[in-house]
Amino acid sequence: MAVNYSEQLKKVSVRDLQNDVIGLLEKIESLMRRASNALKADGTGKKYAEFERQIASKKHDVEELELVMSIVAPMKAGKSTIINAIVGFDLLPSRAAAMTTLPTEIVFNKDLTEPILIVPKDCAEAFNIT
Ligand SMILES: Nc1nc2c(ncn2[C@@H]2O[C@H](COP(=O)(O)OP(=O)(O)OP(=O)(O)O)[C@@H](O)[C@H]2O)c(=O)[nH]1
Ligand SMILES: [Mg+2]
Repeated sequence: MAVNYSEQLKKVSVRDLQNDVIGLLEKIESLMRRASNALKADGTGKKYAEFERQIASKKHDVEELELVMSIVAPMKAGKSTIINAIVGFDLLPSRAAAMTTLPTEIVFNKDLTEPILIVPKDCAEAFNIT
């Protein structure tokens, strides 16, 4: 029987996904802790203690919904279109001509009411010269 993924996706909430991911990260964290304690004597325990710390840090990111998503594709592949769809409004220009062209970092800031574009100084100088 065919699985209707789009119908399934409509039933998934961000909170449910967040809780699932936190639950999984907690299990991994606990496994890393056990490994680091069990392997303390032979020196490899340190490596697992470091993994445990990294997982705890990622768990914090998921708790705060501070997620990093990379969107990489050739020019005009629809990167901006998909980002706009995720964000829910036309944040990035999306047309048939070259648009975003430079690697762009988008950071969510709950204190802002409208987007701000920050262009690095050397990049702005290059644009001015051009
Ligand atoms: N048919 C079709 N067109 C799409 C789709 N996604 C994007 N487009 C169109 O493709 C064109 C380029 O989309 P953009 O989102 O600007 O692509 P981009 O990868 O951000 O482009 P650059 O930032 O210039 O590299 C636009 O005219 C979009 O409307 C899609 O899924 N189907
Ligand atoms: Mg773009």
